[in-house]
Amino acid sequence: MLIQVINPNTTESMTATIEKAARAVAGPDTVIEAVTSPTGPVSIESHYDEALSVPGLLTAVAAGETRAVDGYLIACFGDPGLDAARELARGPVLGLAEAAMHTASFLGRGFSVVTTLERTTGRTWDLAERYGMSRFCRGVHACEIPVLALETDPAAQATVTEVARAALARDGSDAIVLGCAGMADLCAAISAELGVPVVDGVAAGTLLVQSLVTMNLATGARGEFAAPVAKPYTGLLSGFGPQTLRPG
Ligand code: 2AL
Repeated sequence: MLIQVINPNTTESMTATIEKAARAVAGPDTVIEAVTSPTGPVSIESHYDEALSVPGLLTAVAAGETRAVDGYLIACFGDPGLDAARELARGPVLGLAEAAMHTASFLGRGFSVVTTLERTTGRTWDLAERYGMSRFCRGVHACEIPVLALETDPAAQATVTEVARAALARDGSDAIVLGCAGMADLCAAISAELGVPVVDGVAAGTLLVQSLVTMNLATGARGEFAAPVAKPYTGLLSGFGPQTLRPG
């Protein structure tokens, strides 16, 4: 089975973190290919970043469709381009927040999300609502660590841990959801320190995609998620018509 884990930001070092977390949980017959978006922002932490990450993400999915990719994980907690990717891909596509929140819903009555910047918390609440997870999501808490600083700030792990500890107390939650793909490598240490389940969406999403593919399940493509209709695209996006989109 071939699973593509796409980092929709263009930072290769973050893709390496994501790849390690996905490979650590994938089954022996699963090949994980971690892919960095070929175009777009170096990190995704605003609605603007998110919107402009989608062409690169879709380019990566289009590339995967020319090869026998069985399923995809979009490894960013804003789940950019998820619906569009589902229209392009034959196999299942999951988003990081979607996978992490659903997984956390199995672990207790409520979870708290610990994420990067305050400005991303609205998107997380929107996604919780969209996924029917509002009743489990008790709080969304920012560390005020920008996405790329997770890789360089020596205090990042301690800060995320302390924000998570405070979130558990304030929200009365049973579990923590890590709100950024770049936090994947912190998961085990934070769980050990706090003694609660901590869900990393890279691991959760990789295994959920693997499960769907194992069950031979993919997006239903009879209606809304049918392949997009061929038509001209103009201007900057002239190469992005569904009939012309080529791997970048
Ligand atoms: C993210 C993420 O997972 N990747 C990225 O670039 N931004 N999420 C976030 N909440 O900042």
